[in-house]
Amino acid sequence: METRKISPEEAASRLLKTDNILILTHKNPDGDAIGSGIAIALALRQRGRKCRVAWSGELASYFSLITEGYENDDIGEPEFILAVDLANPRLLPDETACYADKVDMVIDHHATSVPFAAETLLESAASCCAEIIYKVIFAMGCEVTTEIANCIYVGLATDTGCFRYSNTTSDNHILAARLVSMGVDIAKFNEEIFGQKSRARVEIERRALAGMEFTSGGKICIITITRNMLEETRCVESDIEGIATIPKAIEGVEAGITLREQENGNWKISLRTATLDAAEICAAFGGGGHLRAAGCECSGTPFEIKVALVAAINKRLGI
Ligand SMILES: [Mn+2]
Repeated sequence: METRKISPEEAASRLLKTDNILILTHKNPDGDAIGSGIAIALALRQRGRKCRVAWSGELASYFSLITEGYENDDIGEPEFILAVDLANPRLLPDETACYADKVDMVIDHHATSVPFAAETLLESAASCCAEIIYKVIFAMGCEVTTEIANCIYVGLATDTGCFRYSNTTSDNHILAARLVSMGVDIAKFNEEIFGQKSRARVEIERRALAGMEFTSGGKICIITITRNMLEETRCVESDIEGIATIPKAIEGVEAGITLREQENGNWKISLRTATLDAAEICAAFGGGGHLRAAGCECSGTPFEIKVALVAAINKRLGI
């Protein structure tokens, strides 16, 4: 579809011409999605606009850092629909999927973004949507309160893995410094976001580690998560976020594989690599992704799937 590319300044003046704004995020929303949504809502509210941020599903407990005390306005029928951190309308949760073809503006940072809104503010060099939202809030002339700074920080810190991922820029550190001066308690935020795990998470990790397998002289490490394990530990989606990083974090491991049993009996595969092209390996199994982090979905027994994946990886490792 045709979309008009806009700048943060154009987004700001457009947003200020609207009211009763519905703000959409992707399903299983992460810190960047919720942080971006609430930040822009709080800023628009300073200008007397009514906003509702729509999200669904159970959020990890650290989200209370920004959701506590936040209440949506009663906007009735939305007059304007803004999507944040949303690369594709197919990623909307069921509750808001009906708005997929009615989005007026999208603000996003995914390189894989498809055009679906009337206007698009896309900065694919940005490590998080929240840093683009910060520019829009600045352009709207709003005061960046501690509450807004907290939301921006959650987006920035989660999408950069607490400033550890390769997408982290010097601009990110400069923005973080500004946010600290605006009152963000980074020690508290970092501890709650990155230093704490839910009990359910620890229980699923205990089981996953107990079943951990190594092959290819320790270069491949595999963990398996069954439906049964999820039920036993009462894990919700947010409890298993990032679990695929565990096998790859072990010294000497070139490829970390995580198998997750799906409701339909298939297995979702997450591959993390040190030097190999993960996207290319997963593409051979009908999936795809990034250079060092990719995925695919396979049918068959876990044994058959592991044999096929290990053979494909061994070939590329020259084993
Ligand atoms: Mn994001």
